[in-house]
Amino acid sequence: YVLKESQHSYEYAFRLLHRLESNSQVKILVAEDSDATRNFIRHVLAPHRYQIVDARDGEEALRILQAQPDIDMLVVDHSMPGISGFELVKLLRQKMKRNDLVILGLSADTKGSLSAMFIKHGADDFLRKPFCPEELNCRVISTLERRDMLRALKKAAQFDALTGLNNRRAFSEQGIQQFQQAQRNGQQLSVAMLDMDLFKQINDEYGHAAGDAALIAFSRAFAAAFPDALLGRLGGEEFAMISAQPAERLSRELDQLRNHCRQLKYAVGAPPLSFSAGIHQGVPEDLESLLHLADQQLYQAKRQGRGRTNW
Ligand code: GH3
Ligand code: MG
Ligand code: MG
Ligand code: MG
Ligand code: MG
Repeated sequence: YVLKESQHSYEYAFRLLHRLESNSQVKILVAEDSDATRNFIRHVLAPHRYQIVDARDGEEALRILQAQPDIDMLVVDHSMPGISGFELVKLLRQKMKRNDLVILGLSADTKGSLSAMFIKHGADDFLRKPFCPEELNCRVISTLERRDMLRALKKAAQFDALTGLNNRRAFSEQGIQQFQQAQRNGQQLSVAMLDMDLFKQINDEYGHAAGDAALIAFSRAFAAAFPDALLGRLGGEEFAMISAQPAERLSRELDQLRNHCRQLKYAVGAPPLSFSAGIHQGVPEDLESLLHLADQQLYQAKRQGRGRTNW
C-alpha cells in the first residue's frame, strides 16, 4: 500500500511509514452531509488506520467535539443543513488552537473565494470537491505533520530541556498572569527562590554528568512535592516557585523536600543534595520585585550556613 501511494517520492514513503505507526491514535471527525462523500473519505483514509468519526451536520459535529476532546482533526464540508462548515470553523477557532485541532475544509464551490474564507477563519488547509484519494491523503498527512511540529516547537519554547520544568520565560509569563489575578482578587501570593548548595563542588569532583543527574533528580522531587504551585528553572541550579500557600507552610514543605533530597541517589559516592531557599509573601506589586525580595531571603539563608529556608 505504501509503495502504491508513494510512487512519486521516496521521502513521502518514509513520512507515510512514520505516520502509520501512530495513526491509530489519530482521531478524525468527518462533518459532511453527503453520505457518498463521507463514505468515500472513510474508504480513502481507512488504510491509514486513523480512527474515523462521522457527523452529518455542524450541530452534530459540535456535540461530538465537546464529548470527545481527543479528536485531532476535523474534515468539514461547507454546505450543510443548519450551521455551515465555514461558520463552524469560525466558532471552533475561538476556543481551539491549531495545535489542539487541525481543520481541513471541503467544498464543491468553484468560485475560489471559499477556500480563502476557510483559511482566513482558521482552517489549516482546503480541498475542492471532487478530489482524488491521493490528494486527500497528502493534505491530511501534511496538516498533521505541521501540527506535530507546532507542538514540538511550543514544548521546546516552554520547557527546560534538562529538567522538563518551565523555563524562565514560561515561568515569568505564567507568573505574571497569576499575579494579575491575585491583585484583582486582593489575594496574597508567596514566591520562593531555591539555589542548590555547593553545587560547583559536585561538578568539580564527580563530573558534569553527575551535576546534571542531580538537577534532574531534584526537579522530579520538586515537582512531586508541589503539584499545585507554579515551578520553574530560572537557570543553572536556581529554581523558583509561586504559590497561594502562606510562607510558613511553604517553608515547612521545603524543609521536607530538603530532607527527601538528602536521600536522593544521583551519582556513586556523591554527597547528599541540599539547597537553600528564600520566601517572600505579600500582596503583589509585580513579579520581579517579589522575586527580588525572595532572593534577598535566599542570600541570608546562604550566609547563615546553607541548607535552610528563610522567610
Ligand atoms: P552556593 O552554595 O553558594 O550556591 O555554591 P554553588 O557552588 O552552588 O554556587 P555557584 O554559583 O558558584 O555554582 C553553581 C554551579 O552550578 C556552577 C555551574 O557549573 C553549575 N551548573 C549550572 N548549571 C548547570 C547544569 O545545567 N548542569 C551542571 N552539571 N551544572 C550546572
Ligand atoms: Mg454539503
Ligand atoms: Mg546559583
Ligand atoms: Mg551562586
Ligand atoms: Mg548554588
